[in-house]
Amino acid sequence: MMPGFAHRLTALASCLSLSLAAAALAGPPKGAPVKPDAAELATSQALTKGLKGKIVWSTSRDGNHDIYIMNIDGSDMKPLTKGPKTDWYSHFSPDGKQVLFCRSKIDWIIETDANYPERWDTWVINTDGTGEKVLIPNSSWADWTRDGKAIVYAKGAKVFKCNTDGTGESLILDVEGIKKGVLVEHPHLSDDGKLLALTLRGTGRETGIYNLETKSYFTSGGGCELSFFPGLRKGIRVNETGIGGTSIFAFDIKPDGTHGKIEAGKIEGKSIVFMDMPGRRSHEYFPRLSPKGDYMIWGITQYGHDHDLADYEIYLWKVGDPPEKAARLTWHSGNDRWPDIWFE
Ligand SMILES: [Ca+2]
Ligand SMILES: [Ca+2]
Repeated sequence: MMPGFAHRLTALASCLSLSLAAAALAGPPKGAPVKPDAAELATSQALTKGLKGKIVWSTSRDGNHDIYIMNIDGSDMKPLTKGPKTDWYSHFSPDGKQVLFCRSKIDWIIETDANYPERWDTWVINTDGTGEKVLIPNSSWADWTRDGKAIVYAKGAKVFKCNTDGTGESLILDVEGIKKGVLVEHPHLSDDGKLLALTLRGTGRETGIYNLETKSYFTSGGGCELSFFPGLRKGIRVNETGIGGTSIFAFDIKPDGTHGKIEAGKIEGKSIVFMDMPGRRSHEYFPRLSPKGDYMIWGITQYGHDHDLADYEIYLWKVGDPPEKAARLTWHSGNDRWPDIWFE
């Protein structure tokens, strides 16, 4: 019995890895709508009732990744972008009138290729669907600065800044100065423009903070998707520990960009776990704070990990509430990733 059972398990495992590899080649899952669970829906309605604003995110529900937009309460959901290219990493301008996003040059490009700038362009579109255009060719990981006066983005190992019309490109940092062969993901500038949060990949996998004044680098340890809270010397990032394999950390950052040593989810004995959803759906990624820092929007999946293939759903949480009060905002078995929120 055992050899047969083991054989079937091995066959199943190789089938699974083959089908995952095939999915990565063929494109993201189209999925299907999911009937909302009554209790989850009631929690969502309780949190989002009366909140005025919009949510954008990237979803594969039309068979490729488009940017979708909806009201915070889930009403008026519609595609903001359309077409076979891979659209993702969408961010509202602070006035809520425009959305920056990353678009592939050929139809399907996996997210782990985000650091090859020649495969992507940064686009902008008005939230009413007009004015779609390429803003920064050959770039990825673009986001507005908090004041909305500039855009920060990456090209491989280099982080640049430009004006909101795409002109005036200037180099902020080449992370190869930190370590040869590293690439940069998800660069994020502090509100005062003095610190740059980095997720490094390539020859070095870690997060860290670069002080642009003293030109010194401080490693934050492992994890990814490090960014700053609005207005505060505080960082937020995903860590590869927790229920479901990940959790979200938040911790104070000193003015020089350093922080206390992170050990087992704690700094100086105090927990820095910001969100680790109880229950089976707890593999968290893409944390994004609202402009005032009073809400967090992010994605969680129950199965799998791939940022652009797994069935992530978008959640919203009022900072400080018990995690059980977090609201599920999407109900679709396709991939839903990298959300942003804007309040009126
Ligand atoms: Ca978790
Ligand atoms: Ca989903």
